[in-house]
Amino acid sequence: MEKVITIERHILEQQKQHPSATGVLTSILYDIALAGKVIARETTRAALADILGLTGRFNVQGEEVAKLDQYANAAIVRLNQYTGRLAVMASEEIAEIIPIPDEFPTGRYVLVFDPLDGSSNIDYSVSIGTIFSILRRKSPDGTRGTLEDCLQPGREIVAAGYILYGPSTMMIYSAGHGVHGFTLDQTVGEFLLTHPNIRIPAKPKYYSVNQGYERYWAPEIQAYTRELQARDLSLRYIGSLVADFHRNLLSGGIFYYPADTRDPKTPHGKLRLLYEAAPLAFLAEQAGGAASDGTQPILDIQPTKLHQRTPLFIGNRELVELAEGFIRHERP
Ligand code: P6P
Repeated sequence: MEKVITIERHILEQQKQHPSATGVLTSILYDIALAGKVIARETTRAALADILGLTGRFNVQGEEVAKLDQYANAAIVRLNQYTGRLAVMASEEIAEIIPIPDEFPTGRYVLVFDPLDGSSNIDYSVSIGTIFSILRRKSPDGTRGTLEDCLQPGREIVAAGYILYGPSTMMIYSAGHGVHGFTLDQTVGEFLLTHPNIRIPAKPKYYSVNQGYERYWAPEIQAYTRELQARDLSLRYIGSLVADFHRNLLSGGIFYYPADTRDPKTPHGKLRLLYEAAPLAFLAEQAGGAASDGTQPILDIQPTKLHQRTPLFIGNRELVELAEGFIRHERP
């Protein structure tokens, strides 16, 4: 029988490679895996639990908050705030940083997350996902965490990943030593290792962009898209970042959400740096790929605001670099 490796065992084995590791990071990844199981249970029965639909509230992004968004956010906060492992959290759903309540001790790590990305797809049973990023605090141990603890460039990421709620529930993570995928076995309630050491295939299959906005793109992006088509890439775009990223991670391809002139409120594109682009960029680089805002690696960007947005080109390195070339007006 194949060795059955749970996510707990895998993280512990990874941790053994680092004598200095205290096991706290391992425990944080356990906590996130548990939150994923709790959220997965709700996403699979959303319609039945009458949890479907919207709350009538709007989040800091001005987007209507679906009940499942709220549920996922609360699950992650509640399962992490009391452990003494975190100094502070930040969520796509919450305007300001999420301090650790005074009755709980603070720890040395920071958790930044999008509790349920792609949530507009909830009602149509399209795959959605949780995206997370773990950093070390910069502020003094024993004090309440700060905004600056959250505003760190992606190069400072210690671990990152996502949970994909689709036909199967998967957790993909990296702690800086490769990208590893686990599939939730509902019968035992465990994430089991199914995709060790994921590498982006050298030959890309897909390009993923919302071509409905083409008329709002800069001419260089339109030309870049023509070049991708000339290379016989198929278009696959689900409109759910985690699902689009996951497919390209396993099949090879490029996802891009460029700056466009469509919405004056988002001149830099729709996606957020801290808890969407940066964690996925960390994974992409760990899997042999790349991620850029069109001019620089995503992981090099120093955030200045919690919810700042960025253009994103992510996937096969050669296609990311090709995009950067088109943006510099260099043609292949
Ligand atoms: P558009 C979902 O709302 C999301 O933030 C990402 O998951 C997804 O990639 C993107 O927006 C889709 O945006 O403008 O193409 O519908």
